[in-house]
Amino acid sequence: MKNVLVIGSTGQIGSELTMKLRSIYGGNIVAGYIPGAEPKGELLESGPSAIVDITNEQQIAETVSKYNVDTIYNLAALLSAVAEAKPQLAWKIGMGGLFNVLEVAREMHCAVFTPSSIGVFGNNTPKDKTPQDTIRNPRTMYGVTKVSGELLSDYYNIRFGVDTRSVRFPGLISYVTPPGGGTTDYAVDIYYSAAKGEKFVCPISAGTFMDMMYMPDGLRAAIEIMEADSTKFVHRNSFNIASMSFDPEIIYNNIKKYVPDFKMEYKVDPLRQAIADSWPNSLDDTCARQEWGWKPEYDLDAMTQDMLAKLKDHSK
Ligand code: AKB
Repeated sequence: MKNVLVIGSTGQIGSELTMKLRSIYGGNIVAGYIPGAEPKGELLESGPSAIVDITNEQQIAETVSKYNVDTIYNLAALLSAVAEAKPQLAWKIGMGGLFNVLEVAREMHCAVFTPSSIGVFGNNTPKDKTPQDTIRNPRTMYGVTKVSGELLSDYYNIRFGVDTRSVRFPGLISYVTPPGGGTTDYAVDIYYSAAKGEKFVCPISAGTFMDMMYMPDGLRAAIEIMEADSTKFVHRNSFNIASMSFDPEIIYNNIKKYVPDFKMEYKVDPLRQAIADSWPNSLDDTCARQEWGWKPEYDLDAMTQDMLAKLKDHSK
């Protein structure tokens, strides 16, 4: 039995991860949220919820104490493009928030999962099959907070013995809760346009490859790494994980197999394009496979079939 606090439970990852954790561990999974982003429906009804603003250390500590929490999933963050528009807020949430979580975890003996991202890499990083241990020199605030977060999480593990673990998520694709303000969002939006029979206007140019992952694989990664036997870890914060890499033409042509009339045109967003150009084309996830048995289940075609079927069901 685990008692888990999910901070950011109504966001893109949190809304699905909280439900999945409840289905595995039972009802002791607390959905942490901020006012204005309250849990609704099944997320509200299937377990406890609490206001937990990551910038408020006392609120985190009180919730951990009240529910006897042993594991914190720290999912509060601004995604890459929004973080460029609001760098001060991105730092406050990404780093100030992480510091609060780690301090509570140190004092109250919790394990902590904090997602990192392909955004930790920058223009000088090897682009193809980017290794686990390589140059991390992002020039975005999102990337800066993610690299600093990896370092701080490792510091808390080495210095204080806090059980911190993390994966570098690629762009996550899901039909449940839309992402907001990421660079990889186009690969979600394209399915919504296809399902609605609308033309898709793509903000990322043809030939721009990025790693992507279907949400069920992403959720499994977040749970499996926290379940893994840490005596086998050489790394902790954070592991490269991968399942597929494509550019807009490849995903468009894959969707066209199932939606033959689907149309796409390009209107490149310079901010998102610059961020995408600084990120790897594909990651090498050998260390995650070797150290805790990571293995993706979905490739592009399997994801496309499932996304289109689920979006069709949802529109009924
Ligand atoms: C983003 O695009 O900002 C995120 C990410 C890859 O971390 N989806």
